[in-house]
Amino acid sequence: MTTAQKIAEVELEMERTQKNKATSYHLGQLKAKLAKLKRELIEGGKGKSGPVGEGFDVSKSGDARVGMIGFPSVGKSTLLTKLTGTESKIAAYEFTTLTCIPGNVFYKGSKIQLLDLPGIIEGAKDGKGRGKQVIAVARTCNLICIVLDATKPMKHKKIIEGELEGFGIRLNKQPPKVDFKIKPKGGINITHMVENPDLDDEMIKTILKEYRINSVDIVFREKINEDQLIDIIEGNRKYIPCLYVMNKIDDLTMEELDIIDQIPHYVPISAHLEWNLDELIERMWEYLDLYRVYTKPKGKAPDYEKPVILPRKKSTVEDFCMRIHRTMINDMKYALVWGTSVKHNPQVCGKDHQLNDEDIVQIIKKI
Ligand SMILES: Nc1nc2c(ncn2[C@@H]2O[C@H](COP(=O)(O)OP(=O)(O)OP(=O)(O)O)[C@@H](O)[C@H]2O)c(=O)[nH]1
Ligand SMILES: [Mg+2]
Repeated sequence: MTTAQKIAEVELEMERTQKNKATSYHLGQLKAKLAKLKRELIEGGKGKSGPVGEGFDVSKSGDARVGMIGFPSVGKSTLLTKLTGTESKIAAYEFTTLTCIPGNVFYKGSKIQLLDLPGIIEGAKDGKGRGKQVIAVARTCNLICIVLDATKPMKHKKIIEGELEGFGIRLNKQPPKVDFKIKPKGGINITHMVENPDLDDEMIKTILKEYRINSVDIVFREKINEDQLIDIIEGNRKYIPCLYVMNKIDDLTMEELDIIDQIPHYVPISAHLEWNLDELIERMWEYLDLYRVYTKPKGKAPDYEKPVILPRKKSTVEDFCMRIHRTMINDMKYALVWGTSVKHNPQVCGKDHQLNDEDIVQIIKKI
């Protein structure tokens, strides 16, 4: 039996199983089984830690990468052309774009790589067509823009979300606050720091058994469900922010606009008529969560033209130094910092000091 057939079999069994207290553990076990099979399929039967599918051969450049994902003819290439000036063929027929085309957006001193990707199709996560490659690229992005044709049924949104989910991408979610440490021996130790009504110990043990994990320390610091536990065990999930870009609003009535207005994380645009593209770029910037840190050479004014761009989660003085030059941190005696991250202006800071957006930094070298 092929992996795809095994998946179909498990999915069928899950559909047939009625949900109730008695069957819930069996369903939990099936979910774990399914997650394992899907990993096998995506990795092409290679071992546990192999690469998650091959993407297109486009090298990363700039401060962040944004990928546009969507069905054919929703207007991804039109949007890339308008936002970056890079020509990507636009046509009324489907599957115009057959490869990954990069362009650059320059904003607030940063350079953001925007990727136009082929229109993905259903079944991508099951290894069909170019969709698998498209989603493999999506995993490398700092932000995903799901581009939708606002005149088409909203079920397209669900289908794309399902494909991305199936490939281990979690949209607009944070990794669960759970410590998970597999050990060579010592049995299963479960600690609940909070109440966990959706995940009792029996369910946890059932899932661990499916993964043949006999010795592990788990500390739950927040309430999670069995799907999230499987995510933790699988370990290769990507947590990526996502914007829903509703294109072609020039073809909508006011009433229709009111309806799509209720979708969370959404930006309405018309790529063709260049409506609301400024807001789209502003929202991309917001969702990318980037800081601008200005360098200040000794005795000179800060360089506001070329900030060092750092992701908020990696924005210490050390991260700042690494962005400028690999060896800089070794030569640093201390840093002088001006801005909202310090109490005094300037303040003497070490390498672990956490910087804020628009801080100014001067590196003082050892002599
Ligand atoms: N009405 C309207 N039409 C648009 C808009 N943006 C794009 N289009 C049209 O939609 C069609 C498809 O546009 P593309 O940019 O080629 O779409 P795509 O998503 O790149 O399509 P594939 O490469 O096939 O996946 C073209 O005929 C565009 O002129 C828009 O804002 N409003
Ligand atoms: Mg295209």
